Amino acid sequence: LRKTFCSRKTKETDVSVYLNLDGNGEAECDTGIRMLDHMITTFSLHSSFDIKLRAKGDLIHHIVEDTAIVLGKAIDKALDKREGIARFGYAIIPMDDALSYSAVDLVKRSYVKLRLDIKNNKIEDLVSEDIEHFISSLVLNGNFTLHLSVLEGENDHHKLESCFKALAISLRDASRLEKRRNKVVSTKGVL
Ligand SMILES: [Mn+2]
Repeated sequence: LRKTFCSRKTKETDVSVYLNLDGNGEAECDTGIRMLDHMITTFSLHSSFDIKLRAKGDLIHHIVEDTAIVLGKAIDKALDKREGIARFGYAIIPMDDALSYSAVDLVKRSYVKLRLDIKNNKIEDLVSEDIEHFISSLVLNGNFTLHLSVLEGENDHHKLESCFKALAISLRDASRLEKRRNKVVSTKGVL
């Protein structure tokens, strides 16, 4: 597929996502939460995924969670059978004082290990506990394995932004099509 549209409407939220894995990093993102828009736009730019995302809802926590669910489902759907992809990707990305690493395996098993090391309760208008929830929901619905850690840093905004950049680069690399491969990269023959 590589390109997909996913939407989800509940009594709490209304979210729609257009995703193109082979894009140019163009983003149009409106969740009403500025720090989340900033992170998704950064993610789009550095992954080169085109993302058009719209979310509205009653409570901030619901919007953050449901945005992650729909974006995760869009990634899973766009990857389709996951044939011919590189499968693994990793990155260590600095942003001023902050340094983060991300390692991704696009095996169809969701596992997430996070060490974000956020000190404050909020980063701009995003509640810190919702950030971990966002990334966990993204991985669970995207159905992949992620290890994401902040290694260094003082400033929470920088820490989170370096995490999203590292996640973007590792997902870009893991999802890219490998010309030499036309089937699933697993000794089991299935992911
Ligand atoms: Mn920033």
